[in-house]
Amino acid sequence: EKNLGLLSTRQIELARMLIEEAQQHLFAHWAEPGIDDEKKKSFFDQVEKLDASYPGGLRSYIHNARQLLTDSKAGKNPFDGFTPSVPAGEVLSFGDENFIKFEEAGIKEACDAAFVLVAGGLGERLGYGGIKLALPSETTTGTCFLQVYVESILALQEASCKQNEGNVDRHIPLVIMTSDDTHSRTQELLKSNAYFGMKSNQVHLLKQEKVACLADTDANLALDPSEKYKIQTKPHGHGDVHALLYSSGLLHKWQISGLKWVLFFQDTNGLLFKAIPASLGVSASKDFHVNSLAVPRKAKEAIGGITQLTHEDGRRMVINVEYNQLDPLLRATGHVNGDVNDETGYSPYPGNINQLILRLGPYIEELSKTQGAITEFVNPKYKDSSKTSFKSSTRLECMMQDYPRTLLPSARVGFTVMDTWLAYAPVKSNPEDAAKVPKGNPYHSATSGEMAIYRAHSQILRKVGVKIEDPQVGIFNGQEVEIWPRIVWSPNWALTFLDVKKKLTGNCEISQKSTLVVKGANIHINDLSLDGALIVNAIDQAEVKLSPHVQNNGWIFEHVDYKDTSIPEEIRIRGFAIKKNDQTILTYDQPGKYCVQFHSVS
Ligand code: GDU
Repeated sequence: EKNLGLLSTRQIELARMLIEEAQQHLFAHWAEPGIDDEKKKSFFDQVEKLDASYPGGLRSYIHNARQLLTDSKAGKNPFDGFTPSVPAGEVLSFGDENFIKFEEAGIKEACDAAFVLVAGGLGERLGYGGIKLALPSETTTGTCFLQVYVESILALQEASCKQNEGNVDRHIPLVIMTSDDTHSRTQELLKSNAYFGMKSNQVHLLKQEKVACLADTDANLALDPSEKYKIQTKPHGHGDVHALLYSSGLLHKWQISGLKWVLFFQDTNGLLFKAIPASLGVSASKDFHVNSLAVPRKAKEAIGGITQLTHEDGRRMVINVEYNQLDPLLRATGHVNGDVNDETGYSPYPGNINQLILRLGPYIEELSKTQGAITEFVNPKYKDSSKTSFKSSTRLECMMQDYPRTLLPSARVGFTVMDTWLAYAPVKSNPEDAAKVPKGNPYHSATSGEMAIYRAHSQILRKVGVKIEDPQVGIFNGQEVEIWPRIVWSPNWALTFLDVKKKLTGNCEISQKSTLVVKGANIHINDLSLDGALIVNAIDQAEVKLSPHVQNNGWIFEHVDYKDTSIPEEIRIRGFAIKKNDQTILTYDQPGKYCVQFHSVS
């Protein structure tokens, strides 16, 4: 009471609320007025911030925490009363008639979309010092994840506007959710690279705040161990993106300007945009309000499983069940072996890759009811079986893919399964953990993420008829991977199967040791024969027709050890560095028409 004079009216209200909610321990140690006054004020600045950044305020947070901690102590399962079963979704196969039809429909829709990238995570499992968006997706070109994403969105914008004449001025918005851990470095990455070609007002950064930690099962808020005038905080999870979008006012702006779709995606999947046109096409053709992208999933793989849950009372939903919950849920509902692979070699529950496509209208309607609050969970690590105290403080968490949980049964919720090689290669695990992954299961490492990009491009070219030599097997940082030719192209060269088919024609062959980089919107290659390294760069105003026969010593992989700190971290976490022995480089930086047929043998 004696310290109230230091506070604003709003802060006094919050102090009273904390006392009503039995949080007086937060002030028990406070000194007499005149001592530590600045710290006391900053304590309440923090309380105000915590209150403002949680839907319903800090009081709601405490109530929700109390309920979830009581349920957790009682061992209550969030899926009580629900029976899991395998849901039916749209299964696509790259390059077939259906796939091509959906890609075309998706390109048409893309200019009515906004993209939302959740990138507030620090990537503790990867253990990389920088932000993950700045990590090279592959080291042949060194293009970082954020650049791949931005260039893909710009290429979609260009292709879609062309298909929808009259819409040429549409700039597809990109929202990036950051956190205190990633915000300034994300801003810096964008600014120092001129937004990778986007207009600066096309990109919006929304920073998520952390939430208060909980010290015990009574939901007493935890003080920071190193600062007694501060509440300890931890990340609340990627589910925050919905509340942030809602409060930013962007959704209404988008609706007014005629947008129809919001696409959510994550920080390190170099393949994702290969799957976007077709999956957006599925959303549009099936009129889905929610469409989750999925891939075949190995049992117990660390990605959530898309599951149909049917309640005893008749409710039914198709939802992601997180990987640590799927196995126990199956065991508790009569599947004695839990989550196991079936005769296809995969779990029958498709893997959620957390790429969500939401129809904007119904999304806004739902958020107007919930303010973007997402079903939360708590995951306390108890000291012992009495479940009275925790090993360390905990907090409530939420996941963006839990958005459909509160939807009415009438909502059109579906999912689309794509080939893994085409759609999903995240970079999440450090070399040590990746090396321990059982053989046959994905590593999700920087090594496998890069190799997957080469494999995807090689497979796509095989599908359009290019002869690609079989891959070799290599072991880097203890992980066995397939090494395909290092083929990389810019998104504006080709976005869809038909783009590739149109731009690479005739009899083409590429040897395993080759590197092929194609950057530019108007490069046509016919009768390519490549055994070495060929790099083609052209500005959009250069129309280039090539028939190259190239043979040289090319670029090779040299082993490096992830423990060798003399090598930059973004390289050594892959276990290899590229040595450039020899290459043919073709650059067209002046507008014009070029028709070039050449043999280059060295
Ligand atoms: N993220 C935030 N804020 C947070 C936590 C994470 O923005 O507070 C972002 C990360 O930057 C990243 C994304 O959310 O872009 C996902 O984070 P993780 O990669 O740590 O996610 P997980 O591997 O734990 O799991 C998520 C889903 C799974 C599965 C998997 C697929 O929860 O169901 O889909 O991604 O990659």
